[in-house]
Amino acid sequence: MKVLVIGGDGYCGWATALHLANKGYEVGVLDNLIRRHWDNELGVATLTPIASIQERIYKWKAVSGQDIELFIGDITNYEFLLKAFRGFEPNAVVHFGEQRSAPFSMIDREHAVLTQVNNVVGTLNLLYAIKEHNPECHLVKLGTMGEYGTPNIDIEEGYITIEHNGRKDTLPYPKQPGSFYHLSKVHDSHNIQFACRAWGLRATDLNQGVVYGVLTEETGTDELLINRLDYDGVFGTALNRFCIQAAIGHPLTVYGKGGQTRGFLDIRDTVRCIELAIANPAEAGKMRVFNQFTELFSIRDLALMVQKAGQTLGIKVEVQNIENPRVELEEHYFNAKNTNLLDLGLQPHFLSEALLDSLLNFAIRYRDRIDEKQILPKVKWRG
Ligand code: NAD
Ligand code: USQ
Repeated sequence: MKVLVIGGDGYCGWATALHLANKGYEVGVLDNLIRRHWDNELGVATLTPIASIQERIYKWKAVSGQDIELFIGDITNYEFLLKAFRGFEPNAVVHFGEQRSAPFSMIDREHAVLTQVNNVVGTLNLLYAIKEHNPECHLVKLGTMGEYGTPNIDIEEGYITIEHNGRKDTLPYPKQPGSFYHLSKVHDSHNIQFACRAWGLRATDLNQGVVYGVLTEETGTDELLINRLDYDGVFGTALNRFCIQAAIGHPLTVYGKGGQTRGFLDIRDTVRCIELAIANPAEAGKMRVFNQFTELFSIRDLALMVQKAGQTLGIKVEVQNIENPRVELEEHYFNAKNTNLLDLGLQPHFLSEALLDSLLNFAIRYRDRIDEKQILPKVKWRG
């Protein structure tokens, strides 16, 4: 079975491409390398020294004997996308290829427009490419838990059954995203759902929580296969950032009160969730939705866990509540379902001291590469 991994040079995409290859899938990687360019523009860099995509693929072949086909180009360019589709003939497409940072999308008008055009047009092109080329192809699309926002009721997996004035229906769950980036995912979900209804396509929308960790079975086999690990105020995400901050004695940056609660998962579960989604395709005409996270944590609790893990390694870690640059609730109800992937057989790697130790040690190994100036958040939601 052939799987095209769009965004296969990124954090989740690279780990997934290798995992699928290791599981016997024939893998193609498509990426326009724009993320490396955005890092350069912002003057930020991954903690880890990542090799070029060509070197990575070459090394994987040396380690595993497997070929990964590479397509360098932009999915907002329809001609390029169709050519890649015709060249590779995928049975499933995993779509990670978007601008994924909320702060990046809130820098200014230009970055908001760039984010939404890149994400919405890219996904729309992909829907057309699937329809034109092979309507049987299963689209596995990365969405986000942030599509739902933080409602004061339980969060279902994509749809909610509502009774209203004596009538009943199952409808898309209400969305209240918290940035122009998160909004782009809502727009994508609507477009995908419509394409499934109108053209009979099959799609899985994976509303993923915040991913943490860096090593997977495959990316850990050689230094040239190492994955990216972002820690800066734009692309770095909560737990990864905290471990890297701890490694250089920087106070952990809890925004506001820290009662913000989110879904989290280990990158080793990200790759497994994608594998499960591909192995169990969605029905034709349906956009099914899985909430892809394994545990819920408040930001405050995560910071305290990193502080404790630091203590056992002999590192003194300070937790600091800094002014929240975002507009979001800092104390709220949050209870989301996540049973669909568990029902398909996901066996989660829950957050453990061992993982925090290994992430902290990993950060310590590369701490000379950390630019302290990039840690504090500079982008403010209110401008
Ligand atoms: P990333 O920035 O590391 O990787 C994204 C990749 O997509 C990059 O290599 C980039 O060059 C490529 N790309 C972007 N636009 C493209 C285009 N128009 N054409 C071709 N390639 C393009 O991001 P990531 O952390 O790996 O996230 C991957 C996906 O998972 C995103 O859709 C993101 O929204 C989603 N997600 C990520 C997280 C997380 O914590 N990292 C959590 C939930 C959901
Ligand atoms: N936060 C802090 N301190 C930090 C960084 C973040 O308190 O140093 C807080 C934020 O204010 C927010 C929460 O932690 O309340 C999560 O922020 P984040 O930067 O870790 O994650 P987010 O901006 O939501 O985006 C990330 C990925 C995105 C993905 C999303 C999943 O970048 O691609 O869609 O996680 S979710 O959060 O479930 O929507």
